Amino acid sequence: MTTTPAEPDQAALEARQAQLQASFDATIARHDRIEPRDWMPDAYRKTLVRQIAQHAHSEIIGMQPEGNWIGRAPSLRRKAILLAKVQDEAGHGLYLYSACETLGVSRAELTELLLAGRQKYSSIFNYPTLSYADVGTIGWLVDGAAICNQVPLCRTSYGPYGRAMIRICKEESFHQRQGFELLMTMMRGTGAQRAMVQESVDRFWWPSLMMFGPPDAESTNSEQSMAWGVKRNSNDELRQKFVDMTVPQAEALGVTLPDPDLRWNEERGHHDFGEPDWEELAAVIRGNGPCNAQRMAHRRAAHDDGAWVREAATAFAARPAPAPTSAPAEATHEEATR
Ligand code: BYC
Repeated sequence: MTTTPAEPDQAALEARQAQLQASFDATIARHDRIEPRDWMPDAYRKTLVRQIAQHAHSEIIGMQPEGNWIGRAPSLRRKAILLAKVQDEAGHGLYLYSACETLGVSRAELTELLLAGRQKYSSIFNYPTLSYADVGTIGWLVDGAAICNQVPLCRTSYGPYGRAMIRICKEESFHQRQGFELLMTMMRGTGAQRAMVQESVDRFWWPSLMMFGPPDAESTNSEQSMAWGVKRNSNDELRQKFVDMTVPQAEALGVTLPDPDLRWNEERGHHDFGEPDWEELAAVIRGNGPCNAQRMAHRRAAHDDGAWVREAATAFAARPAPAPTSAPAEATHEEATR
């Protein structure tokens, strides 16, 4: 029997592919990191781009609700704190876009996908900030939920994502404390300030629980993401951890969490809590939350306004190399101080 020349090549390719897959599987099984230079299955790369991009977009869109209060901060100290926090969120977005770029997709492409509505960002940023107490509540609850979700992501299987998360988590931890401190200050203030805090917590509690995503039974990506070590915990596990962590903090603050079913379950060693409104989460993710249109319009306008900066930076990068000059080399420190 004669063999066609293509057959041995095909067999060699398949053997090589199986070898690469086995090496990838072994790295994941050892809980080691996959690095940009390593071979990875296309679906793994696609999942990472989806999650990291969504995370990056969340940080950037997440600047809007709090940024809304920078010009109306009640004191210079509060304004300085809020400015620093919102700038940190921009930084988080940039670390994450950089992590995503190691997967072969540019920040410009990711931005286009967000603006075209083809990539998502966290549901939580589609709720309005109606009072200054919301700045504290976002720090306490939203950054608190982000910490629960993101600390395990420091051990995610993809190296650049995990390393970005380490720095982000340190900063989120400071954000959570500043939110708690702001709310504690207001709770020690007047009756009107205490009422403002309670009203804010009433609005943000359920949307904060929704940040962890749909229940495990309806989470389409969790099983595969956990098998690859991209996610280390399920949505429901992290939601439970957040509730258990937050209940004593609410007691210390003196606020009531708006859930009549919230109670300690001795047998489980966890708090029982009510069911979030999953229809509401689905509607917000589909684009029908209270502020989706406003957030996207603002992001689009900021992108358009920044066009001249991108053009100038591109022109600067493409400029011809400067001609060598005949000027003498710069004096050394010793020569200059002789
Ligand atoms: N909002 O299969 P599932 C911050 C989507 S910002 C919108 O469970 P997965 C901060 C999900 O994408 C930090 N969409 O998905 C910034 C999926 O749709 P696709 C934000 C959501 O990926 C400024 C579908 O629903 N944190 O801290 O396994 C100021 C089914 O879900 C949401 C991150 O981005 C949602 N809440 O798990 C203050 C963390 N939930 O993509 C603070 C990183 C679900 O298939 N991301 N969806 O079309 C993650 O950990 C995971 O992606 C999630 C979802 C837990 C969010």
